[in-house]
Amino acid sequence: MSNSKYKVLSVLKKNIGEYVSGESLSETLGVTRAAVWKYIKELKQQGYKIDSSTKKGYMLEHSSDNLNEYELMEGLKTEFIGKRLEYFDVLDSTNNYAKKIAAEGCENGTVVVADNQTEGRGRMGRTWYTACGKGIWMTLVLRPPIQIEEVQLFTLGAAVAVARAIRSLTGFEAGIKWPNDIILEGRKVCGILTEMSSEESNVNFIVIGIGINVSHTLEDFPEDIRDRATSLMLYSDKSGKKGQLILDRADLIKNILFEIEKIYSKINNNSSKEILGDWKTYSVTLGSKVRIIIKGTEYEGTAVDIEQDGSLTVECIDGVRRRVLSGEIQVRGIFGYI
Ligand code: BT5
Repeated sequence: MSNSKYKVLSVLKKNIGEYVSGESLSETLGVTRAAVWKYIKELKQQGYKIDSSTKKGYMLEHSSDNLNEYELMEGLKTEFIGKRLEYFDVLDSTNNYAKKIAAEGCENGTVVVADNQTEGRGRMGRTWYTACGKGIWMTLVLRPPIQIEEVQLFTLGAAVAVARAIRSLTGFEAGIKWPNDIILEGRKVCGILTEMSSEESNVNFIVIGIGINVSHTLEDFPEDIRDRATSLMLYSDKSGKKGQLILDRADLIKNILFEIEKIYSKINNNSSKEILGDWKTYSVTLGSKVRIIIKGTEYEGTAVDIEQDGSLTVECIDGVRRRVLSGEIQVRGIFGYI
């Protein structure tokens, strides 16, 4: 990250809508005016709307939804998550890259963000559709001192963090479909893919991949998921809140990282009950009619509880309570199950 370039940006941001002279920029930052000009050119190429006037200097016209290491780290309130952060214009998958650097020993809390992915992955070999520049595609590397059975708590916790951050920034009532899809009005706005490396029952590291559709139009989704996917912007338009959504991906990411750090310390302090409690508050699954498949047999019933290990208890219509630990469920009212 070119520090001087982002120092120029930071001064312009503090004076948004006003001109700052090239001279004062070069004096304040201790760089030549030619260097200032070069940084401005680069910032414009990165998408910042900067007006240059020979007489008045440079003016950042309005804040824009730019992703880069500066935007992602400026004002980040965490203690360790995101202190190392790597941003890429494009990666095959942020989870793949995160797993690679985790295996090489990167520190706890490292975050990888990309503006685009060419091979975004879902769970169980499925594809995650990534629209360039329109969403949040990121992965966190965590090294919690836990056993394999506790990993699911992080997945649930990450869903809580995302739901909470979306709620606090947009006011939208984001819900969680078990185990960790984030749902707005029955459609998926975010998916989470947790992967881990372990030795015997000890966890070496986990990577938590988070994909959030932010400014997609319906056409940005492939046809096969148009009836089940949504973006924050689409939801904002549909729910009559058109134009009220400030689509700043960097803010949302920083909020999520802050929420995940709180969850991390709760799990480390054995307060996992609280996380399950929070998960229940946001759940759109508990109390709903669901369809589950266990060993090839399909059952219908009502989701009644989530257990300490993250499994879902379903009271089936034959009167038997069954637990699902992983896999898929259908929830009535979500993704076309009516
Ligand atoms: C997930 O899988 O929901 C986990 C998605 C995780 C994506 C992030 S992006 C950053 C990081 N890097 C990666 O490579 N992955 C992670 P699953 O529950 O298996 O859901 C996958 C299914 O969701 C697909 O089969 C589609 O039906 C649907 N889907 C695919 N892309 C979608 C999208 N953009 N929005 C909504 N639904 C989508």
